[in-house]
Amino acid sequence: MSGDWWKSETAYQIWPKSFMDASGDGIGDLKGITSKLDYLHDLGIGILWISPFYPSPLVDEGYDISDYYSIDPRFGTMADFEELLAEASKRDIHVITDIVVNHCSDQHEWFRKACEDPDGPYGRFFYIEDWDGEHLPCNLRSEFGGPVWEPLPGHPDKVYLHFFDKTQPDLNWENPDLRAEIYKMMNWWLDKGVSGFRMDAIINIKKVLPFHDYPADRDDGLASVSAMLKEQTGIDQFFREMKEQVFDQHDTFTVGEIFDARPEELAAFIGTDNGCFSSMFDFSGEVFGKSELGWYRSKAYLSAEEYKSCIFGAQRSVREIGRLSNIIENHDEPRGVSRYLPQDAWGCHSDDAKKALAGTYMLLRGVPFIYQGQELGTENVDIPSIEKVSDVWTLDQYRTAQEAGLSDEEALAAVAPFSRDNARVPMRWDGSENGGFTDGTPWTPLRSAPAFNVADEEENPDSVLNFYRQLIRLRSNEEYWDVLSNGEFLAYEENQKNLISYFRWNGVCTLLVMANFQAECQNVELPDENKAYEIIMTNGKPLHIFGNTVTLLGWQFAVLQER
Ligand code: TEU
Repeated sequence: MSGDWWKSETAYQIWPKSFMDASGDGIGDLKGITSKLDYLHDLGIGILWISPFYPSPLVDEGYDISDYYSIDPRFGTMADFEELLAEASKRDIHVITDIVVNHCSDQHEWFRKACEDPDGPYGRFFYIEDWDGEHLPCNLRSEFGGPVWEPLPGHPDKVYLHFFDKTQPDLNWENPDLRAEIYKMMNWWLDKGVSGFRMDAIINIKKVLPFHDYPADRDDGLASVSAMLKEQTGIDQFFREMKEQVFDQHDTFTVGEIFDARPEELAAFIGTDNGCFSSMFDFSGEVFGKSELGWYRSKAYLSAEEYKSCIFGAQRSVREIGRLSNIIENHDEPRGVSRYLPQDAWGCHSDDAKKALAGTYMLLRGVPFIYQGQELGTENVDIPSIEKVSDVWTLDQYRTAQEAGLSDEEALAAVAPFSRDNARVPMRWDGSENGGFTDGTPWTPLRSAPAFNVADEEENPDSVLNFYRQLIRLRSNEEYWDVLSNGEFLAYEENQKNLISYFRWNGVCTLLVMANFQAECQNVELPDENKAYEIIMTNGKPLHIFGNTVTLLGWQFAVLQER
């Protein structure tokens, strides 16, 4: 059972620690989110994804869950969450929560019991292997550095598996008892009134067994988890079961955090008829230019041509199959305007350029997600020293860069464009020192430029924020919602440099989207000289059309309707 309600919605991601603090303790909370639902409603948001707020030691900022059924006191109470759900529902906002079930926290009672009795029922909830003190069961590298194996507390002759931090033991999905527990928990949240889930690291739940070594990809003798994922088969069986046990019982919207998917797997993942999830994120831009050696050898930003090849390729890869959730940033990624606008181009930080990027990705086929602060045009922050960084991933990548011979300064400069801190600083609601985020002392300095704040941008009709509002209104406009949510995607003039242009078409309406990803003007020939092209929207300046030629000004964005 999965209705169509979500197809024309725009989603918004909240990373609760930094969104809005109602209690005054400097940490964002659920009441803070509730207080901003009118803002989200005015923006036009229909789906709200809230990153984890469950009890957690916060080693990985909540993606290390110690109890799947409650709320971390730092974020509030279950009553606060129920109020949030009720208030969101009054505003037609569907709340989806983050399901983190590749692993839990080492503070979860399942893991504690597993440590007490590795051969007992909870031992079988994890991957626990015998260890001779020398040879690990395989040479995979955890995402946050070092081997994926760690000695089991209290059992020097055993190790347990963790794909992420060592405080995040992986759950053993081969065990039907574990799977039943997870489905029970997911159904519990759906019964409470959430409308679906964002499925964290879900591609990782299937391991290739028995564990074995892979060719090392760095001097540490270890191999990326991706090496295992390339060999992985059989995850579709878990997904089918999850669909039957959970999603078929409710009308949900779900989005998978899925990297490394193979084309032949897409139908099982997001197929319109029988796929497990409603959609999965398009990470093509996120992974582009990433080096196995680490962030220090990866591309910090994309050229317009590279960005175009990513999003067009992704659109085509799911064309006959299903839908993507389109993003330019999230809580793990740098700010989209700092990654997908060619940073060596003049004017790449202008509002025009930011709006061109927004329009380009928001009108693709699929469900657009906006990450908190993105709608203000917020850029990456300045990271003055590594001491100011708390993110486990950034710290590991910094060490990796140093080990490769970079000086401290070079290592910091190399990891800063990728650091998760860029997106995790508190939201600016106004121009005051603490941005209206808290009455207390913010848990981390705001660091983003004060100019990107809600109050000022609400006042300014030409702000990036108001342009996002226009885009969302266009997506829900009576005349265009069908073509924009269900219509085909077709690339236009794909080989024209620094032009990103495409059709959306549903047999009744044809829209032509075009964006000039450079500071200089460029001409674009319209597709059919016998047709009239009506300008539906631009990112500000009037559009010049002479005969069959459109002259796009630098960073100009436009949507035309073929008549
Ligand atoms: O991220 C998962 C993640 O980072 C991996 O999927 C990785 O990028 C991929 O395997 C590359 O091949 C999620 C959360 O978004 C993140 O915040 C958490 O730290 C992580 O899971 C662990 O829960």
